[in-house]
Amino acid sequence: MSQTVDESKIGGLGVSRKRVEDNRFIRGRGNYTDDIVLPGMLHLEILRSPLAHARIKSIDTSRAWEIPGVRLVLTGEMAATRNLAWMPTLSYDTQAVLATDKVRFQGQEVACVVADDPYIAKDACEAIDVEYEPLPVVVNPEQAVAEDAPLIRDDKAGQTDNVVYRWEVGDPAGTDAAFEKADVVSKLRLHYPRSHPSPIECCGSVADFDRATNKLTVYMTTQAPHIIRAAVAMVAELPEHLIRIISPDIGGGFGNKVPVYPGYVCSILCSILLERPVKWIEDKTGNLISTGFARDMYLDGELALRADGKILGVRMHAEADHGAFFADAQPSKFKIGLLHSTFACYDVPAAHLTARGTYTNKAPGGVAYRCSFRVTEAMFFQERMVHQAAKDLGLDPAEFRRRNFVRAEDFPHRTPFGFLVDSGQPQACLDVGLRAVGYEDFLRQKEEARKRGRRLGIGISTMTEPLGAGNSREYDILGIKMFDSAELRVHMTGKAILRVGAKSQGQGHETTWAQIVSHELGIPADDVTVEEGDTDTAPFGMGTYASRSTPVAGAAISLVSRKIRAKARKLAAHLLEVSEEDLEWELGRFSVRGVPEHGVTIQECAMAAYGNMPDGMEPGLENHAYYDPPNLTWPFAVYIVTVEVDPETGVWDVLNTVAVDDCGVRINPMIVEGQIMGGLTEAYAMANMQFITFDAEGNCVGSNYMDYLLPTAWETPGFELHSEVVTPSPHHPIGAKGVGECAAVGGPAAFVNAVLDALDDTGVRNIDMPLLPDRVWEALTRRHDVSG
Ligand code: PCD
Repeated sequence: MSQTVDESKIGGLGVSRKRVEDNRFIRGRGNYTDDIVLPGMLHLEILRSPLAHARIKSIDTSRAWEIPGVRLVLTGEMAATRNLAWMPTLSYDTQAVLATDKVRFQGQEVACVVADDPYIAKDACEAIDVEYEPLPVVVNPEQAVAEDAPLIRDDKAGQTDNVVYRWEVGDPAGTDAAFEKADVVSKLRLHYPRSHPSPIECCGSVADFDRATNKLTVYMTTQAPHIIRAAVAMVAELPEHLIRIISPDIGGGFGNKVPVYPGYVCSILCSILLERPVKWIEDKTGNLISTGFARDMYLDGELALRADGKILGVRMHAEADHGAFFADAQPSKFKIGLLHSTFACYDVPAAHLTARGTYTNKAPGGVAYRCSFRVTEAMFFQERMVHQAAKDLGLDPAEFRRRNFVRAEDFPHRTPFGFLVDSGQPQACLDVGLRAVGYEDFLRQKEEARKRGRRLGIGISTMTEPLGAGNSREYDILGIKMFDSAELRVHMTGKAILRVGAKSQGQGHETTWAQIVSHELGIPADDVTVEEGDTDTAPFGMGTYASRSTPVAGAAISLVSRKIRAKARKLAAHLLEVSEEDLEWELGRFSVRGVPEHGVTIQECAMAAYGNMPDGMEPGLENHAYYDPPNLTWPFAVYIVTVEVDPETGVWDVLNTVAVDDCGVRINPMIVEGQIMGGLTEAYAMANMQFITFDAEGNCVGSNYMDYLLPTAWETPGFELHSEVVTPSPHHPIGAKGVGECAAVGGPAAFVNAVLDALDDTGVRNIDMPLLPDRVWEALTRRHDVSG
């Protein structure tokens, strides 16, 4: 007679438990940074530069000071007296907090005003008179490296050009040899345009410095509160134990809320100067023109191919436009992030990547928008190349992939760039996808339709992505190793509180983390409170981005639960008067081996930890775990899209989208599906409509929602999701892999490949995203590539 707890009834692993955080979100009871109201709180607004590149001749703040209700007008010069006119970035660069010498992009922070309310502060900003002397403007890497290019970062000693870095990885000689043996070389030049993560909630902070206790508390929209605490301690030279960073609810992060922004620093400095709480809430245009942009990369690629379809080698060069400051987060060893994770699911014998980053007069770029450090660019490049290579060889793109995939039995697989891919079943996933979309049938329809002047197309994208940085040998940000943590306290009555170093921005951690505890201990998920985002209470963690929370923090939750179980076992042995070795664990309960009815529940053990522990045992049932993963996790995904292109207008409609995601064990299948649908929606938006760019003067075109389009339910196509293939991560304690980013990473190439497939008799090899109707129409009627 077993009394095992039924995991599916207590909200354990694999249960589509309803999101507990939604109770407050859908009732309007969320607690976002702008909801924080403190006694005596003042409001901060930022004056931004209208010009992209100009010397500041003078700043006159006298008119602003005269406005009633203004408490402080802060310029870069004043911040400099506190050594805070500049701050370090997460990539070993510096960034202006408030400009002193020059402005280097449109929208850059020039001054700020603190006033009794935000409207007074905004009016006062307009009363600041700045005299600018315009300078020549650089808006792309080509201009940045031109002979006569103006030097953007003349503030940096030793910087004589606009190059941020040069970087390379792989085997140049082996790659050259592979190209010599090639029957066919397939080339493509692509631009992955700038895009903006554009979370619904903009950035903001409420800084509260208390002179009496010397304590600084900052409520803010950060995805990585502990990193901010360390940064504030170092930059503002404040004692770390007297700094408390609290990330309350966050209305979407998507990578936008990883960097440290000048607004945060200004609110902190102003609160210290005024000894009053100071709130800064960014407006939408401020968010769209000044905070971390993503992508903006030019990619030149070549594949060396054998006539039978085997890939022999890959060569690629990337030009990355970083804007005026190299301010996004990168693991410090990898200058262009994990761009070299490309071609990890294919058996490619030789590869070589060169990269150059440049400064331009644009807002800082390169942030990881739903992307583990440039893997989005890597997978887009890979899947566009693979599609085109198949076409160049006259092979079916699905068949071409089959011939080059790493076989399931050959994992772990070492890529030519040095990654070790832990596991995967590429072909099995592709087979599911092809069956679901009715591949052969669609190819016939496409041919039939073509005869009648209709243009159908099908695009495949298959990829594996490294998720869960890091392991501490290889991954650090600013020297801080990329591990994560969890702390679990089981109370006397068997209820528990779990605190984690990650920080949800909408992903549903409060729901899923409790499920891991449930799975490990048999405590119902509803009995576990999950708390994140307060550095005074949560254990140190690197934060939530790069889909690292499940791979790293999730593993820490498993491990801390197992530590608790180990102590509970000692308590059970004491209660049952047997030795530990004589106990068997079934979910939620220890019993005596061979006498299953003689047992104690985890809740009874918890009670004993406070009321009936054996002699000499430390009371209580709590512990923590720091987890340093041995490797990244490698989910595999297949996205297949079918489209119809209208040859008269260039408008294309999605007919069908099939997604097959193998992210290992799913903690909460419903949440995973939500993540995939969200990612596909963003992928569709990037491929179809999103356009934010800069004119020759460096004006940001598209800095509002009239121009930069967010897809709504109306224009977003439906998605068919598949979860048949499950390859548990061999090194993760519960076999889970990250998934949050996959669809946004792999999706765009599927849409673009589909549209190009519909044009595959025209000789057109590439149209750069977004595939706006005019671009598609131009490619179709003029029969040439269209670059963006
Ligand atoms: N999961 C499960 N299972 C598995 C996996 C996973 O269940 N296998 C779930 C979890 O738990 C969670 C989610 O799902 O809840 C996710 O997860 P992951 O993958 O781990 O991730 P995370 O870390 O948590 O997160 C992050 C991501 C990112 S990165 C991004 S962008 C985005 C995504 O996430 N964001 C966001 N998603 C999202 N959602 C929302 N709602 N919101 C947001 O904001 Mo970056 O790097 O930052 O760029």
